[in-house]
Amino acid sequence: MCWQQVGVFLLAVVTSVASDNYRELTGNQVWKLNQEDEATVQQLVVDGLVDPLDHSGPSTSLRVTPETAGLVKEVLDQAGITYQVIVQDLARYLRDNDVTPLVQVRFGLTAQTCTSLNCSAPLTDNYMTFEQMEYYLAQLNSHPRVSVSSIGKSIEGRDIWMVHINRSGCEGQEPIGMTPRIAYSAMKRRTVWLEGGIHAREWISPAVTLQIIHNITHDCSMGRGLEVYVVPMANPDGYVHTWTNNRLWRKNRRNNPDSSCDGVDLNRNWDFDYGVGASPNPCGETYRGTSAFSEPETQALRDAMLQVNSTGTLQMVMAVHSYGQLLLFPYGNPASNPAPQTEEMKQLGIIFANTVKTVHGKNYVVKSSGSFSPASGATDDWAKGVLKTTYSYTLELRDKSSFVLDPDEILPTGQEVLEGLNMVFLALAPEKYTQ
Ligand code: 0X9
Ligand code: ZN
Repeated sequence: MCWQQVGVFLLAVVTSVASDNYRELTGNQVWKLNQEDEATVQQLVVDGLVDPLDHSGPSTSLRVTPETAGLVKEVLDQAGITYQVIVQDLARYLRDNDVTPLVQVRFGLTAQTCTSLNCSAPLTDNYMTFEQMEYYLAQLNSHPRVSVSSIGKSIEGRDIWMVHINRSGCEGQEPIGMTPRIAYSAMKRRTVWLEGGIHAREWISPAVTLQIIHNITHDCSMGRGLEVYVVPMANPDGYVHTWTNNRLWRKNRRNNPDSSCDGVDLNRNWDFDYGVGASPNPCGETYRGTSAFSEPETQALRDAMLQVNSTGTLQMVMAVHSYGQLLLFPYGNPASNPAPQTEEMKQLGIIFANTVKTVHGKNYVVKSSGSFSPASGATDDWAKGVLKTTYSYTLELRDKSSFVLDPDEILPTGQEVLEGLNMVFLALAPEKYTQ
């Protein structure tokens, strides 16, 4: 769905049973600014007044709530920016244009139905509930190359699951005609870290991250001597909230004291350039929390990453998000740039993007996050600045216009990312192969 095309969008699709997860968006509007003004929009974001909806450059589409509409209007008037209201009620709009098939059963899905749908593999034709993801991960744990463990609990007490896919078990199954020069056991231990689902509404992120897990586990030609660690759902409470109350929820579910607004943006809560470009306002979509690592989710991720890094060099960290089709490298704070090994990150990023394009023709743009979203305290900033990981990225998946991505795009998005990662893994592999 494209905000720009709202005026011509035909009403309708399948809404026989109205879902409930749009109700907190009742009265929210989308305003389209008649001109770009990056500074004013950035200030509105930091003040916690709007949610910018364009992700490929300065945003001219803003989500505005009934509570903030008056103030936003004042700021825009003062800056001389005119606008049109292109969506009067976002809840109604999303309901009318619901792209999720099986809407009738969405809230009936349980671990039990997952069994009958044979959920021993991640779904590729629909988004999975958190319960289904847990069911799949529990099954996966019996695979000889995999260990699934909880690295901590979310603020509402859900597990944050980490999947470790071990390189051992693949010896002798290298690509045809290729053998590693030395045995895996003698190779220097090199690790890769993938994070999914830190932003609740970016459903394609865990969907693709689970596909990556499944593929690496079942295909020895992927991974090639690397130890791969993946957290497919870093923000389970927020994700559940997007299924029950608010499809566009981004943050965790922290009950902020002395505020009527909930949630901390976990991608502004890491301790590198903490606070830069992030909102100090609990009502803001990018609220940074009371201090760096104030949240149990970021604490769990940090501790697990430190642990993994201490057992073998963490070669690459990739945080998977949506949307915009971008591969971003640190730092998010323009004042800290350039980050060490910027050129290397750019080069490997281009290899990734070129490979992705060969699969379904999609363009992913490789650029510095400071030039895209000047904000720090994100996973990629900490991985680069504190962990000193050579390759640190934020991957923004399909598409270029909305978090509400048609489930038909789950499979092709996964396919293109897998190909891209395959090339990246080959470049990072500890030992090359002999023919
Ligand atoms: O703003 C974010 O957290 C990411 N974009 S999103 O639309 N998924 O919210 C981009 C993060 C890029 N990295 C840094 N700014 N450090
Ligand atoms: Zn995100």
